[in-house]
Amino acid sequence: MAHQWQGVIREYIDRLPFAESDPIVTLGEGGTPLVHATALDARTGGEVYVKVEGMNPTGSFKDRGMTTAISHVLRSDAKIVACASTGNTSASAAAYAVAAGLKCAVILPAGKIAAGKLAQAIVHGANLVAVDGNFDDCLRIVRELTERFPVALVNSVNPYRLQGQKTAAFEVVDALGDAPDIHVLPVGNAGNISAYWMGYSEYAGHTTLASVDDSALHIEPVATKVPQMWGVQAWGAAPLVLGHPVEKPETVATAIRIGNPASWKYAEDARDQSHGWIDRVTDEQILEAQAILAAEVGVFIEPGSAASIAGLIKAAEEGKVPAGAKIVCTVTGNGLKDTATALAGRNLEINPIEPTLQATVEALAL
Ligand code: AN7
Repeated sequence: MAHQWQGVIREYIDRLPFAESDPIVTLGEGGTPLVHATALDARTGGEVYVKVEGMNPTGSFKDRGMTTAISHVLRSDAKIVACASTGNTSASAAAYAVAAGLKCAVILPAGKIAAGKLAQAIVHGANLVAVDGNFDDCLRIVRELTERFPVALVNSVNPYRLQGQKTAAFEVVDALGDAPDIHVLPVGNAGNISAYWMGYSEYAGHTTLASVDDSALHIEPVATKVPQMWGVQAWGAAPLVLGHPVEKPETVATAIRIGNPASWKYAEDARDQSHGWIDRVTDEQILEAQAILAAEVGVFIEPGSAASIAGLIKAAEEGKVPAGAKIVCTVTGNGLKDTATALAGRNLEINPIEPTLQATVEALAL
């Protein structure tokens, strides 16, 4: 019988701070496709794979960290979870809170959440608060809130989030047989790049700054090496590139519209320890990369995710991609979450025709 994927905690329980007897809240996250993007081979000279995280239950990589964070909350007395979000964390927290029987409060920057993500938080019954400010303001508020009230914080400053998210690196190694040469990621709050670096490092037999303990190392290493970590930020929201927080972050990629990332130190460590880099790309490059992945590979991703593809293409143009290098790009969220941005500037005037074959053939210019 075909293996039924058990969700990331059960699949990787020997490398996570969970025991078999612990309560586990899962929606079947993880086990996402690693797609060989031959069109990107041609464009970059590498061997390029995309890790399609939009295939997770709520359509983004956040579910990997939410299964661990929410399962951990069930070991405490908290009945309410809370998060700040640019959209995907709130969608995921809202869904996993439902699965766990918990209440969920989400603090969002007003007017800056893609419609699909907002719909998710609403249909899953989260208590929404819109703040006249940006994500960084929301995170500050939710940190203060969870310090003073019996509410569990499920942003990635909760170490259980990164524990779950590191499983994506395990899956990449399991699929390829070893670590790739280079791993490219979009960077917003900088949790995911820190989590991947932890995952790759632990699979190769060592811990990182973000590791909670060395329990994952009591097992034989699976990988013989670790990749270079390449991080990509949006031009107007690139604190890690500039080396200082950005007061008013701005980008079409609202998912990564973040000026003061919480995992700043972990991300710098991932960059430096792996001999990688963090660069930035313009909104135009992001939207072009989104269109390329949709039209040439067949994967529809959201703008925030396209930053990784844009960064890879930019690096190739600058001659930074070694010929034949094995490269994995994480594409973090599903394109269906934000169709308005994907369709902006496209011709949507499709005039109805007579309901006949002949009219159809003419319209198709066959
Ligand atoms: C699609 O949902 O921060 O660098 O509040 O939704 O780990 O923050 C989302 C971030 C990349 C950046 N791609 O990851 C939130 C939030 C997508 C995202 C990122 C996000 P991190």
